[in-house]
Amino acid sequence: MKYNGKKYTSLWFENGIAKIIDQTLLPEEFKIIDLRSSDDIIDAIKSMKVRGAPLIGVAGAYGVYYAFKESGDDHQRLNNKITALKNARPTAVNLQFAVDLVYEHALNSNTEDPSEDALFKADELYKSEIKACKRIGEYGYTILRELNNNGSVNVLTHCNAGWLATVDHGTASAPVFEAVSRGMDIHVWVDETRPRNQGGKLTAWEYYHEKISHIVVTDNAGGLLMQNGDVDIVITGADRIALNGDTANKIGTYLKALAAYDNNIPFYIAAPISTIDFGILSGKEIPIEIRSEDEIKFEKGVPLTHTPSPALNHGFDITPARLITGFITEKGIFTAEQLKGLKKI
Ligand code: RUB
Repeated sequence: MKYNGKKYTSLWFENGIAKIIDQTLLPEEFKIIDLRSSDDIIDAIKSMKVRGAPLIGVAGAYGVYYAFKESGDDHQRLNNKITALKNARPTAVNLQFAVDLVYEHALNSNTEDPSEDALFKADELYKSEIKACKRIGEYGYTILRELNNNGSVNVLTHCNAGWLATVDHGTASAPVFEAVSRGMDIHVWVDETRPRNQGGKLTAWEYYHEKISHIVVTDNAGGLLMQNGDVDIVITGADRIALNGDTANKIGTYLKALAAYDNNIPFYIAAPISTIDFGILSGKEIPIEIRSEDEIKFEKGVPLTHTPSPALNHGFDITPARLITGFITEKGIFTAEQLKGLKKI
């Protein structure tokens, strides 16, 4: 997508180096940084310089390339690096999926330099995630088109599931970008998304630069907006989807789904198949990341709470499948019951 008229992806690999837009500096500063080792990748994922489920998967994939390069014939060293990459963040299954995919591909290759096979597979994943998000946009557009009774559609979204969170196009934002590019009148309510404000900072930044009509609202405003008839559809991304359709996404998503259910508003999850965890049956098995309490207490060192009081910072919550109207994927739109029939890629 575009920033100041120039096309970017949120991560790319150039001249042997992974490059990212540092998401901790946006929207104040647009800075591209180099990640030159598996440790750099792990640090960027942990500190959320790269974030969003599909993007941390692709970052992890390039981390496997570095891990092979750094380990030579030392298998123990390689194993330790692979484990550290997979554990950099616990909730989004895309990271484990991508690291395993690239690692197994490189291990099973019989070429002299497995790091080159890892790089090949990481590049392949990079391209396939872009294509998947484009398809999610096209499928999601058909839903928005159906809702388009009075000329415009009001979407509510939570967190950042735009092109910054993927490699390009986004997941929850892809249908919005697609519909607007086809001339539809779309307005988006952007949840601020405390404590790191990925909505207010990142989604708003993306929509501003793509000229999408949007308004940032507090995390608690969604229920009122829905009661007032100002929301036609809720679309969010996902960090992990269990086989029964229970879905982990940014903390606060569950409350939006409850409010949507109470107000008869369709609630969709947009995600690539790589976000489905085919190994777990329900949301009870999804690990929820607990992040530092300082993210709640401080913003750039400025206190936001009575700081001697403890804070508890759950990164994600689980929305039960019964509250989810459907899943917009690159393979089509599915109900929770249909997910079991899909195949792992
Ligand atoms: C990101 C987040 C996004 C999901 C889904 O959390 O919850 O909503 O990753 O979006 P964080 P997408 O900012 O903590 O990584 O599927 O586009 O990643």
